[in-house]
Amino acid sequence: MGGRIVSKKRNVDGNSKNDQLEQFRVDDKGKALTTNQGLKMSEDEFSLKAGERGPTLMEDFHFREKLTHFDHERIPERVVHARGFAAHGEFELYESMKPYTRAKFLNDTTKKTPVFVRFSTVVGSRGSADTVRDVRGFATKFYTEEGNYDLVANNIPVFFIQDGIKFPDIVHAIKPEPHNEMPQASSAHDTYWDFVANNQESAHMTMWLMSDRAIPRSFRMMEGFGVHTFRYVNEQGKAHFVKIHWKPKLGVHSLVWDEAQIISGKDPDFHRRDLWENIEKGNYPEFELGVQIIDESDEFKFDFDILDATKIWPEEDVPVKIIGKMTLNRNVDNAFAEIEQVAFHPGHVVPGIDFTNDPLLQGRLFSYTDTQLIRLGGPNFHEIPINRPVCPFHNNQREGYHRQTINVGKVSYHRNSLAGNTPAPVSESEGGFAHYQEKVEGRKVRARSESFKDHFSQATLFWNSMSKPERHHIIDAFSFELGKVQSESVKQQVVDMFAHVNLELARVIAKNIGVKPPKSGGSTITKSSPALSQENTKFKPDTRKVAVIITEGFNGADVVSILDGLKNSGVQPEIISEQLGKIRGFDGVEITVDHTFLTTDSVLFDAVYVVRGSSKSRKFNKQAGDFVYEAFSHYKPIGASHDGKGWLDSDDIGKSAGVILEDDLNEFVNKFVNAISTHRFWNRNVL
Ligand code: HDD
Repeated sequence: MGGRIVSKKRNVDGNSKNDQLEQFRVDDKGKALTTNQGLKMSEDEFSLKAGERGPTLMEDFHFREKLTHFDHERIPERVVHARGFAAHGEFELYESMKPYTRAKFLNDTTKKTPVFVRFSTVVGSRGSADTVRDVRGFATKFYTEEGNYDLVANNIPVFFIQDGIKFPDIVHAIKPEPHNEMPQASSAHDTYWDFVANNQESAHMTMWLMSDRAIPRSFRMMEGFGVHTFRYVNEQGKAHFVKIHWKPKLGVHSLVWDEAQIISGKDPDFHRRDLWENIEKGNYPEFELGVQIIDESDEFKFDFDILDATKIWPEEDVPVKIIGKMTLNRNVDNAFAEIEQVAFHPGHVVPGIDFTNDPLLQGRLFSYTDTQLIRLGGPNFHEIPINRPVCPFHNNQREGYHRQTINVGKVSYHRNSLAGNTPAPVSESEGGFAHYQEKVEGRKVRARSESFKDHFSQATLFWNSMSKPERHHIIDAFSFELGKVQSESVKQQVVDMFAHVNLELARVIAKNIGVKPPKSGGSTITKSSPALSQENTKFKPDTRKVAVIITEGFNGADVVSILDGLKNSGVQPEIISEQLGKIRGFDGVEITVDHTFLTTDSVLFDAVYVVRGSSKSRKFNKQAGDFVYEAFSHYKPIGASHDGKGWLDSDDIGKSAGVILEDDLNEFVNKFVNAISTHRFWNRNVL
């Protein structure tokens, strides 16, 4: 393979997946231009013509190859989760899970397992925006020594439906409406809400979708949930039910809806940029792996069916045991080759991990291979570099589109004598996968278990667990989405349905959207689960972005000391001024400007530090004032120097919670960093 080897950091480094990928990397820089057949070309800008002003000739093989390849560059986007971004990393185990599973990567605490993680939105097409209201996909491929294990998870722990056969229905309902292909990447339209009202199993998931979980601040600040109940099986063949969680070290944090919508225009790549930039800077995202474990004998001890994917196991009832950590530490080399071509499948398991009869999971086990066949163009997608396991693979599967392996020898069947009856299955003790021998019996029926029919209790549990601001956000989200629905009947049906979750919630929404307030409904569920509220997550200043608004003539010594103080606390300040280049303080200190008001926006930052300076420009003062007010109205921390206070005088901003004025320099950094760690100040007087 000619001309491979790119930047040093990507070379062979002992990470077995990275080492494997190295043989496929090609660096075209500094090389002669050739056709795909390796023929060097002397000209690449002019097609071959009959005369300088004449028609292009059929004979021009270079033109034909270049254009044909271009014409075929696109592959079908994923039918769901089309827009996504990914990174490489590694998983390390804190504690052996041997008592529960024989999976080797969960047994040996000395080994690191390479991983590739793709985050995504569900509904929007590949070119849609990152910060839409939607579920986020969180799919992890573990390249283990026993084969690839895929944990194809979401950032919401429950699902819209209970049976895989309804997946095309929910997806058709939530995707843009077919007659006019609107709206893009949004559930705020008639067909989604018509689906909800007429498929009430979606109540619990819809509560999550209307909550702040659906507008994450960053992929680095989301939980991941395997959703289904899986099985861990140990060496003795004993099984336990498990639910799997990813917990972000930075805590779970969100945007506010107005901000999310503006970001969709100002920077549609907001989440992928955040992931990319932080990995480039060495701020490696970390997620801890947690498991909830239920003994098989306890299967029926809950007031819900543990096979129902619309139910959580409240963490207060079944604690999450933290067993390891994943660190994402390397960006991709090529988005198409890696992110677009990666193929996940919940059925990619290793010995010690098995399925349950959750009918949603059973449906998924069919769908994922099927979709790769059309998306990646044939049955050999496992040979694409990003999809190859790092362990050897041997079987009698042959041929098909794009086959790359050259299987030698004449035997491709089992059983045989000509190749000593190999490749041969091996026993469980030699690492062979054997399905868990669950006893099943029953009649063939198209039916749903009675135990799956309570659709509202956990939706109420979720509502009960929310803080006051979180409840406000949920009410606003319902009112926004239903406010976009055209059908009065659908609006009324939805409000009547959510009266079974919480009567007050439904009444407020009814008022906001102009339909009849429901008279009956309500719930007897009083239980709450504090773990569900984002108010009980971790709050840290790490990697939060602060906009520093500043012009010529500032106090250089003070500003440098404050910026150093912020950086030492893990905060990332960026400088915004009238123009790019350098600006000078009155004491001669120079600072490089990162952005102007043209190239950035208030919504792209977590906090603002207003330094000001001596500029008298009305335009600058107006732009800076708007910038600060926007941050204020999105409840963000604001810090201000003596000069900067001028922008805070109006609207009593200066007296509000989370606005820190620079009285004492040392105190200021501490107080401002504390405010940044708080993230948002909900008790502000914002119109
Ligand atoms: Fe799915 C993609 C997660 C239910 C059928 N799904 C896909 C991806 C994620 C999930 C993260 C993107 C993978 C990537 O980045 O390439 N899906 C889930 C979760 C579910 C779920 C957590 C419920 C617990 N999915 C689900 C059902 C079906 C599918 C019930 C069908 C019966 N999902 C697909 C698919 C996709 C997919 C059509 C589209 C692209 C792909 O598989 O590779 O097969």
